[in-house]
Amino acid sequence: MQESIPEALVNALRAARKVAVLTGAGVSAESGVPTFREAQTGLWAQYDPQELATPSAFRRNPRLVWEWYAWRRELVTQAQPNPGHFALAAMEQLVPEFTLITQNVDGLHARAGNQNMVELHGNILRIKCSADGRLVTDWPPTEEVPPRCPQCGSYLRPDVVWFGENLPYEALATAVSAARACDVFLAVGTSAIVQPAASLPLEALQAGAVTVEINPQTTPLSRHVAFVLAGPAGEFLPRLVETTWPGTAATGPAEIFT
Ligand code: BV8
Repeated sequence: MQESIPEALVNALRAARKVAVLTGAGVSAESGVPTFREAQTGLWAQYDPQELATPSAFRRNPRLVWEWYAWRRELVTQAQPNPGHFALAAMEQLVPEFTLITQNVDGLHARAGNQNMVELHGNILRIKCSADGRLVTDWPPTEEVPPRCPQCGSYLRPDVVWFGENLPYEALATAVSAARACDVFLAVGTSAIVQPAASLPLEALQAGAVTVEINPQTTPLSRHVAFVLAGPAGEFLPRLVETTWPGTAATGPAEIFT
C-alpha cells in the first residue's frame, strides 16, 4: 500500500520560492552504495566506519584507511544515480531558488545533474595532501600505499571531512543560510545523528519552514517535522515531483554527466 502524499505538502511545495534539501546516505542506498550504518561487507565488515573515518585512524594505519576509501571509490564509480537523485535534479529546475545540501561524499548528485549543491562532508573522488589540504590530481606511480604528495612528500588522503574535523566553513555557512531562508526543507535519507548537519532541519523549522522527512525508518527528527513520508527516497521523491509538478519528474538522466 503506497502511502499517499499529503495535499498540504504538495501545495506548500508548489507555492515555495525557496527549497532546501538535506540528503544522507539513504539517498544513495538504492544505487547500491551502502549507508554508513549498514554493516559493511566482506573485508570491511569487521570495521566500524566511524572509527575508520577519523584522523587518528589515518595516523595509526594510513594504509588501511587509504584502502577503505579506494574500495569505496570503486563502489561509487560503478554506481549509477537512482530515480531519487534524478528527481532532486528535476526539482532544482522547477523551484526558483533550490539548494541541495548533501552529507554524501559519493558525487552522485552532481552526476544526476544538480548544480547548486553544498557538499558538507567533501567528496571521496577528490584527493588532497594530508599536510596542507591542497587538492592533488596526479602523482608519480608508486608501490607505496598511501601515495605521497608530489610537492611535500606527506601522505595523500581523501578530500572528505572525518569525525573530529571541522566542516568546510563556506559549505556550512551556505547550508545554514539556505536552511534559515527556505520555505520548504526536505531531509531525505539521513539518520539525523551526525552534527552539525543534523541541526539544519531544526534551523529551518525554527525559521518557519515547512519541514519534511523522507526515510523508511523513524529518526530523532521524525517527531519534529510537519510531514513524514515513510518510505524509500527512490520512490517518494519522483512521486513528490510528479504530484507537485505534473508531467515533469525525471527518473533518468536529462543529460549524461560523466
Ligand atoms: C565536527 C565523510 C567540530 C567521511 C562523514 C566527539 C569528538 C569529536 C566530534 C564529536 C564528538 N561527539 C560528537 C561529535 C560531532 C561529530 C558527530 O556528529 N558525531 C556523531 C556520531 C554524534 N561530528 C563531527 O565530528 C563533525 N565535525 O563536529 O567538527 C568538532 C571538531 C572537533 C571536536 C568536536 C567537534 C564531522 C562530521 C562529518 C563526518 N564525516 N562523512 C566518510 O564518508 O568516510 S559523516 C558520514 O556519516 C557520512 O557522510 C554521513 O553523513 C554520516 C552518516 O549519516 P547518514 O548520511 O545519515 O547515513 P546513515 O547511514 O547514518 O543513515 C542512513 C539513513 O538512510 C538511515 O536513517 C536509513 O533509515 C535511511 N535509508 C536507508 N535506505 C533508504 C533510506 N532513506 C531513504 N531511502 C532509502 N532507500
